[in-house]
Amino acid sequence: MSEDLRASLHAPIDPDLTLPQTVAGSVTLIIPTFNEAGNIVELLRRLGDALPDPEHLPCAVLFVDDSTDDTPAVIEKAAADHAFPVSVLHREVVEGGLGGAVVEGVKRADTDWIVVMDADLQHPPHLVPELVGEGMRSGADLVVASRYISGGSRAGLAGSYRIAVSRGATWLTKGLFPRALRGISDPMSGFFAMRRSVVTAEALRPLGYKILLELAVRCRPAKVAEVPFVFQDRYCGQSKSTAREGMRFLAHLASLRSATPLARLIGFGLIGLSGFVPNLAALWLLTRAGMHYLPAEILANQAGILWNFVLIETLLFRDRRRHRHWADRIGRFALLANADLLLRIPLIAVFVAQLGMDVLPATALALVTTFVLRFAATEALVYLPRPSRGTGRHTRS
Ligand SMILES: Nc1nc2c(ncn2[C@@H]2O[C@H](COP(=O)(O)OP(=O)(O)O)[C@@H](O)[C@H]2O)c(=O)[nH]1
Ligand SMILES: [Mg+2]
Repeated sequence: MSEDLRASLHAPIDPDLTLPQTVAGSVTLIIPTFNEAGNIVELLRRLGDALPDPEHLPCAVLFVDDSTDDTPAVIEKAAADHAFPVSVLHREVVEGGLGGAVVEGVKRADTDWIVVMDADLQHPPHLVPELVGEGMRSGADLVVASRYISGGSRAGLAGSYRIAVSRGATWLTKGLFPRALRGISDPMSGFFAMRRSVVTAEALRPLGYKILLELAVRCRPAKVAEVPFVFQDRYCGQSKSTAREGMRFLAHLASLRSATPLARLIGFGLIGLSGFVPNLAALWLLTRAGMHYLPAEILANQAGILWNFVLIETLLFRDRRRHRHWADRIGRFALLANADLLLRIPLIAVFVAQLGMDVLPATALALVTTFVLRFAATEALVYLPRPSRGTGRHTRS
């Protein structure tokens, strides 16, 4: 690790940091930490036993720390006992949680390889040289430590609930990204080696949660290899995984998957379809309560609109919300969605009376037409950035 890099570790984080040149044949081990004081000494001891002679493979350890305990002080004290360089980047402003921490580490790595691993010894340190060695031998750009190939296991994943969540997340992710994740049996793994050269600046923003998934999807490494590993018990302390992080993961999956206009169109359609459920449920409730079906239709439509708005905001246009206030967005959204209702009825009449279509195909055609129009109008009128004053140029989100 260069002197410049060392100095930069204590400097404020520059969000537009340019990517460093890589140093051939060397490794930066990026270890995110959040209150892991009890694991540091043992982790560094085991790494010391595992890492090869620096002349063969120079390795440096970079902790990216968001702790509120004395983890950074413990790291600095323990660092002195080791032959390999150990640094800690403590973030005063925590952005993007675990994924954000890894991204900060990757931005600062100037070595040929990066290895990402957890601090709690669930990822066996002795595998670090094996991951990099496998990459060098096979020419792979990415080597994943996998629990799901022969020789690997999830022994340390506490409880059937955690195992089910992990398995479900793996299936969902593989199903959503079959091509990008070909050859990766364990996309949820937080333990992997990657050539620094395949990580593009674009791949590192916006910050992700499951960083391996993000890197695989955005960087599309040409060749991928896997090494089996047995997921160990946590050595000390408690897991920081929470249901909130699980929700963040789902939202992140959606934003990765909806990066193209076609994917957004499909997402928009699926959410629109799901809106029939609250719409019909509200219609049923209101008419049962004695309301005439016409005003009930209009009110029930608002329930569907609210449902669609919340899902579209959180899953589809999550990154594009800040151009307008939420009240402005929901107002425009509701206007378009209700306009859709007004447009659909005369459109059906035209299809039937002028073109001689039957009511059913006419209705289907009107639904598709207003759906496409509504998608285009929603994107243009609610979520497209406003032109910046004076220059007439658009600012990107
Ligand atoms: N820097 C940083 N590290 C984190 C954060 N959350 C978790 N970690 C670290 O990420 C690794 C994995 O977290 P862990 O709680 O063990 O997750 P689990 O293995 O899924 O239960 C550990 O080294 C944690 O200290 C965070 O918000 N910031
Ligand atoms: Mg863990």
